[in-house]
Amino acid sequence: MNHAASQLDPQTSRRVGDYYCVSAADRANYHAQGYIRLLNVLTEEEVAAIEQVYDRFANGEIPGMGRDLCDMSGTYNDEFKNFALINAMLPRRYLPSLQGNIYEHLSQSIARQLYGDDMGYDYDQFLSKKPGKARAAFAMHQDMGYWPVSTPDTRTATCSLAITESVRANGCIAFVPGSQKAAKLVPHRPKGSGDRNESHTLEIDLPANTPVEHIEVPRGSITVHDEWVVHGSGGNTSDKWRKTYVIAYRSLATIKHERSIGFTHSHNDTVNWKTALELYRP
Ligand SMILES: O=C(O)CCC(=O)C(=O)O
Repeated sequence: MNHAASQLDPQTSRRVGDYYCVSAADRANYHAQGYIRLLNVLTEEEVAAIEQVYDRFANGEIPGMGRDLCDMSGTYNDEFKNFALINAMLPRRYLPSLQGNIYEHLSQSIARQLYGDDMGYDYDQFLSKKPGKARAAFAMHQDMGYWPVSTPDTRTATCSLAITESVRANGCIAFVPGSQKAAKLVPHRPKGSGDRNESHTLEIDLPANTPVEHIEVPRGSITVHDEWVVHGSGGNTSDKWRKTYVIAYRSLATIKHERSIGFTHSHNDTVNWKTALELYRP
């Protein structure tokens, strides 16, 4: 940690070099709501440089990804040209030159201020919604619904960098504020046929009248959310892409445990651990 920067404790969140100081108010908001929005974290030049690499994944140019390149709104059988919500899992594994980029530094500093210095990189992900694809929605879920339930320390800060602006029309992220407070899984089920070999996507039933906040951000801004907050995103009815770069941080002990049971967040992993689905299977 940049010691000088950590002493600043700003009134307003702001960037100092490759460190992003999260204000006390934003930290309190994060823990109250389960998410926060941090504006203009990366410069236009920094985002443009990342986008050049990002687009190689969004264009399907990176070979050998197997199920780590899939459509989160479709099935594993879909052809790449028909994808609506292109999900590239673990891009820094497939293109190591991504490692150490400015977003990795800034997002790690944010995660550590929210949860402590034992937070480390767990996984990354590129999510791209094609223009004019109403079906490019990410079904409502809790992230814990996707992960092994045998991790005693679940602390997670998932940072999402807006590579394009993210607004309602292109399917920005949406949260149920405060839904993380119970720290409890709600029932999840596989989307579609119910066979997770066909689709990785899970969904939940959201009771009618549940308050949902759509979080719009300009390019270069970040949202951060925790592992229990209920969230998802709508389809893209605009004429522009929505591109998002996700990096999630968990405690080093939790990451070690995940890896020891063979869980790497790759869709190519053989799933042999207990998940939310087993908890709720009749
Ligand atoms: O940004 C989105 O569309 C949803 C992403 C999401 O659910 C996540 O990163 O956990």
